[in-house]
Amino acid sequence: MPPPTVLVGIVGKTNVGKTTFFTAATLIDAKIENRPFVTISPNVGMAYVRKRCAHVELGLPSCDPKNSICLSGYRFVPVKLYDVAGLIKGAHRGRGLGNKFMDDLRQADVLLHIVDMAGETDEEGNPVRPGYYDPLEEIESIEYEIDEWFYGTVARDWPRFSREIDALPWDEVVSRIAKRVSGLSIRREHVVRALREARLENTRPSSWRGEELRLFTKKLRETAKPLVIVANKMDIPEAEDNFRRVCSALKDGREIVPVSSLYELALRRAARSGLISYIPGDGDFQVVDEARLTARQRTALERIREFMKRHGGTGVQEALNRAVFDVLGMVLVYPVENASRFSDRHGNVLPDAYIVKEGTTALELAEMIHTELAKGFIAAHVVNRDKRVGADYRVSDGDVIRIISATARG
Ligand SMILES: Nc1nc2c(ncn2[C@@H]2O[C@H](COP(=O)(O)OP(=O)(O)O)[C@@H](O)[C@H]2O)c(=O)[nH]1
Ligand SMILES: [Mg+2]
Repeated sequence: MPPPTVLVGIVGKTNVGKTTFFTAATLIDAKIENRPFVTISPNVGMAYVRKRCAHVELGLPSCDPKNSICLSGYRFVPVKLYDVAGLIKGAHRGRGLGNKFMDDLRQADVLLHIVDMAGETDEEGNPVRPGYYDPLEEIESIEYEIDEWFYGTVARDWPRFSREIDALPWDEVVSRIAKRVSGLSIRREHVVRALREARLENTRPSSWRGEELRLFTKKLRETAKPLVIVANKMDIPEAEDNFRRVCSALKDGREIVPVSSLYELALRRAARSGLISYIPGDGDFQVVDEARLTARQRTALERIREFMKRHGGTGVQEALNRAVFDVLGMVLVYPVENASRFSDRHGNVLPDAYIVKEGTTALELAEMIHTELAKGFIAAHVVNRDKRVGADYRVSDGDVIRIISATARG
């Protein structure tokens, strides 16, 4: 089975730009395998992470992507994006769309927390003048809601549960906790890490004090639902000061990306209507035909270009890339069947790019390509480095890999 699609959840208050971000990120003028893309439902769609395509690294003129897209030498690989219901204070107690929100959140691998960096929405999401509301408070309060919900779900009925597992061997304790939280897309490895970070390894769960249980669930949330802060509306002048202030207040290495979703949406729409050429994630764009622009469009595009010069782009692509590659620690690998042509059996060059966890082994990759391939696993050929490796080889980013198998088809 191919690797599961990464699920990215967009969270935040009302009116901060969640839907604008979602619409921009899912608007792409290309097709995968003849499927036009595609909003799965009003709030679920396909967005893409972007990396330099392996065909460029290999010095090939082009490639034939199947599960992804190649634009101007950049490979765009789909991830699922959720526009989660707006979150308000008290959501973890079921206020507003709280329950719907928490339900969407359950499935996500990583969260983009959209924050109105201009501070033009108050804590309930009502519009106010720019600079009025403190985005730092917004960051804290939304995280608090998510953490509280997590705590409420994980810690429910803890005294009884912990007594049940207390006498089991530690390994079994971990498994039972993992099983208990599996409905939140939390895996065993998350539990192991959270227990280590909370310094609760090899302790008896029923002896945990209240604050230890809280620390564990907090670490678990950070591990299983990590957040990237999207500092949105950076095109509004008031946002600059706020951004600097927030960055220096968040000294604990948290990911924060300056973004203008509004500008990204404008660029993607202009590209779709043929006014400009723009590759999502680029630091600039080209006007196709100056004569076709109205004066207003020209001014707007100039303003966008200024912004992109200052920030290196609009930030939308950067936020997605950071969430998937940096925060989740994923890499791109390209399985091939024919090593001399870098292709599948039909001659398609670099047809698939898989998003996999860094450290995935060659054998695990074989399983993702085809179970049969894994059964007869002999070795793997890292084609781009012309290296033969064994089953426990850990893939690294950009690997082009052929599995050599006794049960290889064809
Ligand atoms: N200036 C500016 N406005 C934005 C940006 N993103 C969203 N908006 C505006 O903020 C308002 C709320 O946006 P929306 O996407 O509906 O927010 P949601 O409620 O979080 O989904 C709309 O008027 C958007 O045009 C941005 O990056 N810059
Ligand atoms: Mg919305």
